[in-house]
Amino acid sequence: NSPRRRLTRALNKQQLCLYYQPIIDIRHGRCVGAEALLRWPAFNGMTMSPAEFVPLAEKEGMIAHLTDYVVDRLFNDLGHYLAGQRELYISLNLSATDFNSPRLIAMIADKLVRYRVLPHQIKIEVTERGFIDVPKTTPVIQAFRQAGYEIAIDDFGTGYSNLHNLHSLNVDILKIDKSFIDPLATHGASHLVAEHIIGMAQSLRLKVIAEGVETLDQVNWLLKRGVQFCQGWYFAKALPPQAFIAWVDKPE
Ligand code: G
Ligand code: G
Ligand code: MN
Ligand code: NA
Repeated sequence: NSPRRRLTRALNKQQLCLYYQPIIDIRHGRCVGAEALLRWPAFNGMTMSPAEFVPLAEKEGMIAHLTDYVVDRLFNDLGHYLAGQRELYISLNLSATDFNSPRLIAMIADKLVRYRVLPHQIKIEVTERGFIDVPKTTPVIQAFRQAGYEIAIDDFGTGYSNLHNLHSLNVDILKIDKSFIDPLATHGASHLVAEHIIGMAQSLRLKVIAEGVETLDQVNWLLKRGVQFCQGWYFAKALPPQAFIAWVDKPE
């Protein structure tokens, strides 16, 4: 009963779920999309975090299987809803090995046709945690962009990437890691890193999403520096599909 076999069984029994965390346009005060986050409701009410089982899947060579599952699940959950909500997008987390082949691009394109969802309604997050093999990854990233899916660098500021990588990867969106958002609107110089990242993103003409936003003071700080998009518990936690739909559709 190894972890590998437990994960395989959970995938086959379709026990893993996706939760959706709203992404807000703070200038206009509306929800523009959501990040899909895997959840494994495991044993006795406990939920196993993807921070644990995604690395396991990576180590065991199961990422392709897991990612296919996520794409299937996303369209089962929200495909029809997205077809009626052209201004709403879903952002998917991919692992480094997902960028080794263009296979996924065709799989997503197939779903889009089947559900009448538009390419701009899908975005792809590449984590900066761990190493991005830029020469190997760039062609597939560009193929995703050609297909109309914008690319976001996730957890920006925590990994090994540098300005040169950011430029060569030619991405569309930069997600500022929560650790740089936490100290905002407090005293001291700890806001300087966030200020720097925002300035850099603006000069590269990237969209910016602040992650882990928990207070109104942070929202106001970000608004003042020209950041348009936020994600965090101040607005909403990640929600199961029906709760996410209800949250988006709720009257003001
Ligand atoms: O919010 P949460 O604790 O669920 O996220 C933990 C980590 O798991 C995040 O770094 C997130 O990017 C990653 N993650 C969540 N869902 C997926 C997924 O579907 N695929 C991959 N590869 N990583 C995911
Ligand atoms: O690596 P990635 O950035 O994809 O992971 C996002 C993680 O951050 C998820 O685990 C998600 O549940 C968590 N998260 C999202 N918003 C907040 C927040 O406002 N506060 C805290 N503490 N965690 C958050
Ligand atoms: Mn992410
Ligand atoms: Na993220």
